Amino acid sequence: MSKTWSAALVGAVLVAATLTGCGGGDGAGGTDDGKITMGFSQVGAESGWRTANTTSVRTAAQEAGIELKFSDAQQKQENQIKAIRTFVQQKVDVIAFSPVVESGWDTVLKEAKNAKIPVILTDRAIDSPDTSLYQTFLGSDFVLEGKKAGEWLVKEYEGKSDPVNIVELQGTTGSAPANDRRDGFAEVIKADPKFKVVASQTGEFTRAKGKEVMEAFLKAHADIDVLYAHNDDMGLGAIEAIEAAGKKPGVDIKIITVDAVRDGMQALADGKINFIVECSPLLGPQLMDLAKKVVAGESVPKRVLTEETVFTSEQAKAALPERKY
Ligand code: GZL
Repeated sequence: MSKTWSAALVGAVLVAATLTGCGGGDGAGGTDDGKITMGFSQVGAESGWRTANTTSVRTAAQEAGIELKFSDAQQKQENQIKAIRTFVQQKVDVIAFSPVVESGWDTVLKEAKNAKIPVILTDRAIDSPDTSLYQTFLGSDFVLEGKKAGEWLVKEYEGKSDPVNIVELQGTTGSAPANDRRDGFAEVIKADPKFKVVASQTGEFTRAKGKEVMEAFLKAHADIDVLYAHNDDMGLGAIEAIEAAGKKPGVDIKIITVDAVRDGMQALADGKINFIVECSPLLGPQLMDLAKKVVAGESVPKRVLTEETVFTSEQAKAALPERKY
């Protein structure tokens, strides 16, 4: 885009923003000192990842001088919808939220749009075809995370022909990470018929449910070779079930998880988990930068990806001392 054209465009966007009060409602942002006010609806406190994500958001808001109105939805969509409605009534400058599930957001996001309050999706995405309902989506590529998990498994069993029986602990039913991590993994392993997912069920991203479902898997299947858990917490719960059944996690049953939170990385270093795909919860600073730009009426990319990697046991041992979460 030429320099002249882009400057004109930015100018136009800024003017439009001022005229239409894109800073939410009367543009007062819910506080009279001109500070940006953000309404943030968090999924809940279901996992170590979520706790780290909440800490990142709260700390970054403080450091950015952004007034944060924080709501914990306890993993219930109706609570997030209520929180977003409250933020609209409070005339916040910007709304950010991590949608607990992909569907069912159009009505409430249209209310925010009509109130001229910009919305930022953080961590998880929605499946609405109307992308005008939000300014940007900041978060991981969950399909790629599932593919990375599958690629490690393919390499681990290269040259072997015996059947590989896999059980899968899925994340919250209907959530973007659960759907996409399932699809990315399935996409990679379908290339080799020796890989068979013999059971797949939600463990709701929690340790307790992960343990409970793994207990059921172990009762129903005597020959499980691999567990693919969509997050560390369910994997850690499953380890308890595997050990209680007299089997060695990481040896009798190989385990792949996603997140790379401290407890997961410790289990990886101890050889109880074999491979972890990182999903960074440290979205706070990027979120606050995006919020400032959006409230100022600046254009932002529709999609902002987070940087993340993968860890083997040796890499976990090296990374643990510096781990922030
Ligand atoms: C992923 C995030 C998921 C984590 C889980 O970005 O939405 O939710 O992988 C968390 O640990 O509960």
